[in-house]
Amino acid sequence: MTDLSAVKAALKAQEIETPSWGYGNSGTRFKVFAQEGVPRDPYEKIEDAAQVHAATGVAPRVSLHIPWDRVDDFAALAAFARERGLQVGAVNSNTFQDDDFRLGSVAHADPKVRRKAVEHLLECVDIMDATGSRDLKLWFADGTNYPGQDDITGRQDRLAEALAEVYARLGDEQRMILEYKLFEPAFYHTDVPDWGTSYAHCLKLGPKAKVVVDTGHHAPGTNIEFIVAFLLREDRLGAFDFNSRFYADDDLMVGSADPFQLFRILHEVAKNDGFAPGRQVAFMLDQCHNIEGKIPAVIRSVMNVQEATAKALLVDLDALRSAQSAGDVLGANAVLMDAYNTDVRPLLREVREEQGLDPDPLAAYRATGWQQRIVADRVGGTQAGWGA
Ligand code: AOS
Ligand code: ZN
Ligand code: ZN
Repeated sequence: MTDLSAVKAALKAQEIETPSWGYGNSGTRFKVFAQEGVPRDPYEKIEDAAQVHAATGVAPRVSLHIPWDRVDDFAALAAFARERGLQVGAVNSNTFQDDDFRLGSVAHADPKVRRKAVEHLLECVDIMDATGSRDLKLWFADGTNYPGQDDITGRQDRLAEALAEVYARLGDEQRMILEYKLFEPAFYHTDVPDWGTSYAHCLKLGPKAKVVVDTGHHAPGTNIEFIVAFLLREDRLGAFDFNSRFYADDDLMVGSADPFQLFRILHEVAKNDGFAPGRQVAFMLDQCHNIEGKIPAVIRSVMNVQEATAKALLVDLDALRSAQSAGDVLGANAVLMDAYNTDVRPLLREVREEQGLDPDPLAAYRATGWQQRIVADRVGGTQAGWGA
C-alpha cells in the first residue's frame, strides 16, 4: 500500500524551476506574435515568475539566460528575486546568437572564436557567484551541416578542452550541467547530440558535471525513461528541461503532448529516489509560449508536472516488485496503469489547501488581477523575447 501522507509530503516539497524566457515573447522562424503585458526587462520576468510561485507554491526558482537577462548588477537582481520569495536557478549560456559562432563556438576550428566562447562561459560563472546560482547550464548549437565540413573527432577534442577550463573555474557548490540535442540548428552532425556524449564528457570532467535531459531533444520513439533510470543509477542526472513535442524541439507545455511519457519518466525518478533533495536533480521547464498566455501557461505546466508526479508517487512499489519477481507481466503492468489512471486532481487540491494555497492555481492567478495590471503598466520600451 502506498503511504498517502508520504505522497503528500513529497508533493509539498517538490520544486519546479521556471525559465525567464518562457515569460517573454517567442515564436517560430515564421512569426513572433507579440503579447500585451510581456516583461520589458529581467526584473519584470522575475515579477511574473513570482506570480507563478504564489499561485502554485512549488516554483521558487527562475532560470536566467545570458545575454537575454543581462543587467548591470546581478547581485541586485538576485536580491530583487529573494524579496519576492524566489532564488536564481540555472544560468543558461548562449553561444549561438553571435555572428562569430556561425561555424560553432567551443568546437570551432579557430582558437580565437573558441576563446570568445569560453570567456562567455566563464562570465556566466561570475554571474553565478553574484546571484548564488548553483548551476551553469550548457547547451551548444555546435555542429556541421555537410559531411566533410569539419573534423568530428577534432571538434570533440576542442569541446573537451573548453569544458575542462570552465569546469576548473567552478566553486565547490557549483555544478556544470550539460544538455544534449539530436539536431537543430546543425543538420548533419551535432557535437553533443545525445546523452551518451554528454555523459562521457561529464565522466571525464568530474562529479560536478551532470547531464541535462530535455524531453524534446530525442529522436521519435526514444525511450527517455530508460535514459533517466540509467543516469540516476550513475548519479549523473543533473536536471530536466521539461516540455512537450509532437515533432522536434517544439517546446510546448510539458504533459500536453504525451502525459503518459511524463508519468513513465517521473516513475523512474520516484523509484530511483530522484526526488530526494540530496540527489540534486533540478526539475526545470524549458518552454516557449508562442500563442497562449504566458503566465497561465507556465502555471498549467507546473500543474501538469505535479499531476504526473502524484501519479508516479502513487505507484505501489511493493506490489510492483512482487509482480516483477514473480514474472507476472500483466500484474506488474497493471500496478503501473492503476497509478497512471488515478484522478489525482482531488489529492492535489487537498495538498494545496493544506499549504494554505487556493486549490485552483489558475483561478488564483486570475483573481489577483496581475494580468490586467501588466497589460496596463508595461507599455513602452521593448518587450523582452526569445533572443532579445
Ligand atoms: C535548446 O534547444 C535548448 O533546449 C536550451 O536548453 C534552451 O532552450 C536554451 O538554453 C534557452 O536558450
Ligand atoms: Zn533545453
Ligand atoms: Zn531545446
